[in-house]
Amino acid sequence: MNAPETLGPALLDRLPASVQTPAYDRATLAPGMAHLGVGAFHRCHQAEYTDDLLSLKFDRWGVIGINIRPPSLADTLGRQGGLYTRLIRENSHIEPRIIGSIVKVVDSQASAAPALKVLSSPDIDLVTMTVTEKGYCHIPSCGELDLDHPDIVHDLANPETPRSLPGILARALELRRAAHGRPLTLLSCDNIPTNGVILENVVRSFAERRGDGLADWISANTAFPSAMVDRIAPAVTRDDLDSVEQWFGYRDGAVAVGEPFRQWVIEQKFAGRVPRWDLVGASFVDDVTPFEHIKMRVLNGAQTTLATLGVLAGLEHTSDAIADPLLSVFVRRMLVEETLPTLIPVPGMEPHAYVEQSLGRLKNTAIRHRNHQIATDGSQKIVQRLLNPIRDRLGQGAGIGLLSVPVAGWMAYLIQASARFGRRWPVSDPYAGKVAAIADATGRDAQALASGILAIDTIFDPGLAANATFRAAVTSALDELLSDDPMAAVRHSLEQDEVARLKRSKQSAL
Ligand code: CS2
Repeated sequence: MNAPETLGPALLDRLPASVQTPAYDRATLAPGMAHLGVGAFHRCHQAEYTDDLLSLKFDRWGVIGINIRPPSLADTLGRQGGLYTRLIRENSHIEPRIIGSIVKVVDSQASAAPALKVLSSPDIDLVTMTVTEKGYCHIPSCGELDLDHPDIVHDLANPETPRSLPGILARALELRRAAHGRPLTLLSCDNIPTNGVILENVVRSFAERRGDGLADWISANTAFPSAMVDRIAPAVTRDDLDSVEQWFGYRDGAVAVGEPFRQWVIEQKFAGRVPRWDLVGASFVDDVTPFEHIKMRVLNGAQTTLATLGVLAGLEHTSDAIADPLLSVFVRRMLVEETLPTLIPVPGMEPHAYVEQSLGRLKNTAIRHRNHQIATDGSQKIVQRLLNPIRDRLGQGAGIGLLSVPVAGWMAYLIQASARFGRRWPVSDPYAGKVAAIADATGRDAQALASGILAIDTIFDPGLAANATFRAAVTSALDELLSDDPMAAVRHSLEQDEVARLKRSKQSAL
């Protein structure tokens, strides 16, 4: 038997009819934008929207995909001429489509030079990025550039050979100013609140330190719109690659798998030409804040809750965690009772329906989203997903007994990865070392552990960390989460919530 062929432009005409192919002439597609961070999410989201747009209204909007961190792209997407299979999966439903919008890939992990060459080119009008929360080198609790970050220290000393996202973008803008002065839109597609504001902060703060009027030039010639992005697209596994071969008969080293749902809300604030993604399902709005809040607090809040509590309960994927009767009751009650009252009204979206839709999405068993993947970099996620709604609740004088449990869940997840707790699982989080050091120094005492971790002021702002209600709720949940029966924390928080509810209804009946 012949080895199956690998996907590439030459194979496009010979694919099974069930595999949808680009409806435009890729050979004539010229690049007009670059994307930093060509992972599963980009391939399932922005690149697909662009592919839709190219089919509807062909224009100079090919994407140059750049990675400034591993993995390398040359051997997968590069070898395939930028083509890949995007599988939409929902339980037994499978929808294969070849996405053609990425015209070229550039590996810039070893040096920023290849990335800078693309980003400073006059042909590039827009740069989108998905570099994960920690890629911005900001302080999660306040959004400012972290001047102690080793990559920022390096880049300020070596601005022509940067490593960090802020350093690379500032250098690219400096090169653009010197070479042609064309404006640029920098569109963050990462899951951080006010992502455009944070991106602008870190790039401007970096440029201010560079001097020479660069920060002013940036203010006049660039735009940093905020955006809310949504589609669940877990890390791709060998199984996913093998499935494409088995089902459709060709090899593809760059498969991306996502759920049917997708959403993209972009702040209408651009410098120069931008793709009309609004013609293919994205929304251009004046203010993304309400959309960002509902998405991060409801969908992402549920994911982080199910992920950390799921690991503690011994469950592998989101779909396993939400199939657990206790966790499923808990997460719905937390969202409906505590999270929803913190939301700003969202144009065109009904919050209760959104909760149900989100929980429905998490039940999709074909999406193999590992709890450990979602728990990765939790320190960069809990502020927007859990701590901001908690702060709003405290401001309203309302209860936080349920939202505090996943905060303690995040702590317990990192604590149990420490040597003192037997390194129960490997973790990846910029704060893992700090939390492990606290655990190693403290031992099993939940109060001391919680105090130590709440004192990390780059995650917990001091006002919140000092709040007695919050401290008590987190400490008691943490104590139980670290016991032999971690789910007792979940059961007890529900019971206490029930008691409080009865009390309230009695009071209102009087
Ligand atoms: C997930 C997100 O890993 C994670 O942090 O919560 O990647 C999530 O799947 C997306 O934000 C969905 O749009």
